[in-house]
Amino acid sequence: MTAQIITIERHILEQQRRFPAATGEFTNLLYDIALAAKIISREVSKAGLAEILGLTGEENVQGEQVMKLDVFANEMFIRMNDHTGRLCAMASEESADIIPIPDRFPCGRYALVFDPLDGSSNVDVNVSIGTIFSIHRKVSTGPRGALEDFLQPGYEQAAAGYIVYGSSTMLVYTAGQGAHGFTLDPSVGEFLLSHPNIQTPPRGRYYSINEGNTHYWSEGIRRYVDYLKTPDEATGRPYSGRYIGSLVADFHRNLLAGGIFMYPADRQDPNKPYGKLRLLYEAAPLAFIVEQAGGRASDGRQDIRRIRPESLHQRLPLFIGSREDVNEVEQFIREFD
Ligand code: AFP
Repeated sequence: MTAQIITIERHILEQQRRFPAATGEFTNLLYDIALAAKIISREVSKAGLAEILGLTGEENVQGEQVMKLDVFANEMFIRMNDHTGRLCAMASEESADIIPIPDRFPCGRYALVFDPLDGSSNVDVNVSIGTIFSIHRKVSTGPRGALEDFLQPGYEQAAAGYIVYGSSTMLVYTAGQGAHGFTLDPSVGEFLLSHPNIQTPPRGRYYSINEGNTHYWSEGIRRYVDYLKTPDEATGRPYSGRYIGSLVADFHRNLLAGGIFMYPADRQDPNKPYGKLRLLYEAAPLAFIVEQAGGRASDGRQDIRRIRPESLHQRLPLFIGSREDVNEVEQFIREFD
């Protein structure tokens, strides 16, 4: 009973104090995201009741329209952030173009990127899902935000984080001073610091990949996954396989327990020759977190955070997790692909 109880608000504020020039704008933006997360978490926890209270996307017993959870989460992020004067624009995985701040509201210094509910196909089967976010500084010179504010490489991110709606709801964020995890206490509605300064093991024991796609993998990936399954005491092989199919949950598990998540390029499918996951909404924010935790993220050839996006919804292969594991998969790709 001696551990300090630190709310996310206090933690963010204490981080802000290290920068005497900080205006508090950025701090407040993180508060807003934490509040949106609490509201989305509340709705996610009721998802199993949808059939009783009215199927999502249909009418409930009161004849009211019940919004689908991913639509709800998307709208919650927009409504929470469009009027605060902290943002110049937003970009959501759910929208084809950037979301401008309405003219009646002031324009701020930051650009917010989010994937409101990743893995949402898992909602119906009660499996963990997540939200991912990333914050950039406004770099465009016009009076409002522009595409340019979003097409910045990952190393320019001011902050990034995710929320995992699992057996409990957790928010993990970094503003470049370590990756910190908070667990939501639903009874008081507060995110409490539960995982300060997360460090991921340098080498993991787990690998996460959709093995149903084996047939489509390149030679390098096939050989690497085979290598992970081959017993070797020195490197702790064989690794155990864990794949949920919900990126935030798979990533979070490996971050804490050590391991590698992979979504390689799918060579056989002309619609996703560069992999399935998206640079801005998924790969870059998680890359910032994993690096702060001592891990790595790569597209198989270079660090994710060095890649300058060419478009909002650009997709790419992703290898992310424990440092030595990501180094190893890169070696296989270099040698065999
Ligand atoms: P959904 O949002 O359609 O469930 O997709 C989830 C996701 O983008 C990501 O969270 C998973 O890691 C990945 O797709 C799973 O993809 P596969 O089903 O192809 O393995």
